[in-house]
Amino acid sequence: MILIKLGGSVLTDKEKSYSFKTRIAKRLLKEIDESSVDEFIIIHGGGSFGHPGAKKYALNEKESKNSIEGLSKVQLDMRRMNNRLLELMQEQKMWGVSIPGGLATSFEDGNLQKINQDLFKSYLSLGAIPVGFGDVTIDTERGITICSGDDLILGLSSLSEKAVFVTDVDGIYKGGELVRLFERDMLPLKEGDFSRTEKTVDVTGGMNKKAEKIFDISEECETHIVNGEKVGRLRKILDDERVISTQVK
Ligand code: IP8
Repeated sequence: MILIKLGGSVLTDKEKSYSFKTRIAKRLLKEIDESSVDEFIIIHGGGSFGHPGAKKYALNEKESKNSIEGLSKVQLDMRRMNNRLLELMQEQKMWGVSIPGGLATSFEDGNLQKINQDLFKSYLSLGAIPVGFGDVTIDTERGITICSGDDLILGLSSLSEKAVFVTDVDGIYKGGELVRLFERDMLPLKEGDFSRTEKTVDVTGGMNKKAEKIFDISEECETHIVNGEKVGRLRKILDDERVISTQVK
């Protein structure tokens, strides 16, 4: 099984609220469909649907305001985004089923405690394509927290041969250079190592926290970061072809 994370930066314009990039999303789905991979799970992030609301209501903060208004609104925003993707999948006869991240996981103090892997496995064995997504959810310590798409990938990584993070940059940059093989001792990343879009509103901890999580994932399965805005790269990485990207090890 392969895990494909369609990042919020590639599915939406992070600087414009609720801006779904339909054309890119359609092409990425086509590349997945045309690849030789036959068992996969799609996970998507929040982009300009989930992050602005999560920030506004401080849903990812330790001392979160436990805003029920925020909980309700951001849940709806994420389900709207998920519906957009599922509609495009149906147009291409890719039979996706929606798995809200918050309903498949439990969290304590902002950290993933458990994930219901069986739910994903059951849909896979039916032949459906599980489509999980970042969400706002219950936290036993904080009341409310954010479940990121990366948490879902981490929780499912032990079931997977490969995880592919699809983003809007070629991979990880250090000092302006693309890193082809990214190793843990290269952390921390600095300001100049980030792309412009990665720096825009992202409540789930910025690049270093994200990178740590990706290293944990890479201990379970082969892990790559690839640019989804460049035609054909996702398809190639799924088919184990050489392509401009970063492998995390
Ligand atoms: O973009 C965040 O998921 P991510 C989900 O994968 C929300 O970090 C609700 C902001």
